[in-house]
Amino acid sequence: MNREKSQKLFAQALNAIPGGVNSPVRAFRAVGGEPFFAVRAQGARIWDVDDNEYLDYVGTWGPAIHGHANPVIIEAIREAAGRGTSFGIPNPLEVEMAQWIIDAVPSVQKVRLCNSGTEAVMSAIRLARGFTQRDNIIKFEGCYHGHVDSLLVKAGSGALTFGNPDSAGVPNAFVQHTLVVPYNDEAAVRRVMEAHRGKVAGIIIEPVAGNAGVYEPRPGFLEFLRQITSEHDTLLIFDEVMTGFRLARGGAQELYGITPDLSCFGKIIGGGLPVGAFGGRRETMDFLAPLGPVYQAGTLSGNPLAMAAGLASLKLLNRETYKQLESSGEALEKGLREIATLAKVPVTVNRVGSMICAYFTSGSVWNLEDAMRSDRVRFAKFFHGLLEEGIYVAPSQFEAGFISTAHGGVEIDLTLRAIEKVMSKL
Ligand code: KE4
Repeated sequence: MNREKSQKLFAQALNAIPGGVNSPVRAFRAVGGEPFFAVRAQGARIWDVDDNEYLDYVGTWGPAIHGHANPVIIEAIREAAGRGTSFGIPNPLEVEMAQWIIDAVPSVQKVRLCNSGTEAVMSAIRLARGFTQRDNIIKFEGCYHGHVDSLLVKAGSGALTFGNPDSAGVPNAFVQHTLVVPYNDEAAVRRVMEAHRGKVAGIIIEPVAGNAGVYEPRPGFLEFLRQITSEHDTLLIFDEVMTGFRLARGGAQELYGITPDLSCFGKIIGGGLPVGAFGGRRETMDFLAPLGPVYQAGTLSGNPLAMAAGLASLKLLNRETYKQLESSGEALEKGLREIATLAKVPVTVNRVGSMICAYFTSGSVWNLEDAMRSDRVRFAKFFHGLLEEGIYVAPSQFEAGFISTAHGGVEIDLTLRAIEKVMSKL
């Protein structure tokens, strides 16, 4: 494919923007090569500045559950924009959005809106600490919760020791209350909770891990977390920025039947515009300013434009949506497995609903250690092979693929034919 214009733009971007991108994963550094520059998108398709067309399985990292430029969402944005984009004073749409989330997610009795998933998680962590008057937070290896200082942390030397910064610019002091344990490891959680009894404010987890590919909780793991956090008066925090409204109308907590104490949302609830949210029981949420002592704020939080886009997106979700996403996901997963088997390429396909990942490894993947065994060189060849066939999947082995309601039978068949062609040459 000719990508001359993208190459010229990337050269300019490199002079003006660090790495030429406004978010690192977009730079294709995990797969090599240079990113294309998108100029328009419609449904399951995206076009670059050289007019190359791609079937898009990144879906702007999750928000595009209805595909791109859904006419209902676009019209809602157009209509709201004509009345002003932000007022900095309450507006009816933010009340409607809050109520919509509360109605969809039973564990949420009150919700605060903000402008990104990172902000939602950062605020939920602060709230958990303020509410419990405890400092320590437990997170899981391989889970990404946005670029929150205290969560940019890798496991300490031992599971019982506090984490070490996983980014420059994060002082040790900022992660000295963060403990990192392996996903799906009940014994490690039990050890850490015992060693820090009475000091753990919250355990935060992606109920389906979507930032190291896709892996899910082993049967009983979430129930275990619910029980041990209740026993210790520690808050169970579900980071549903990616899974919320995607895996079910009530998110992963509906799918797995678990009631967390706090939930974080983003992506889909913004309809493609910047939005985040976090919510929980009244007595916890009322610890937030202006009612309570935990400060949290945002100039554009709840702005009518993002609310209009998010509400339009949420209102398009119904039982049919999830049946369709499941059936498309199933078809893609089945086809992918069959093709890899015939091509004798070791691939483990993990899928939960419309979140999917093809790990280039033969073993099962239940945590980061398993995921890291994947053959990244082979994945990179797979990625670029598909890109040349007009299929854009996440530019990293350690990301989730997203299916939208715009990925119908035609799109899935086209994708599987491209995968067959590429897989045979790996
Ligand atoms: P944002 O601040 O990027 O809106 O949300 C952070 C975040 C929080 N929690 C979860 C579970 C998330 O997946 C994310 C962001 N997801 C990544 C995708 N791997 C966004 C893509 C990017 O960083 O460019």
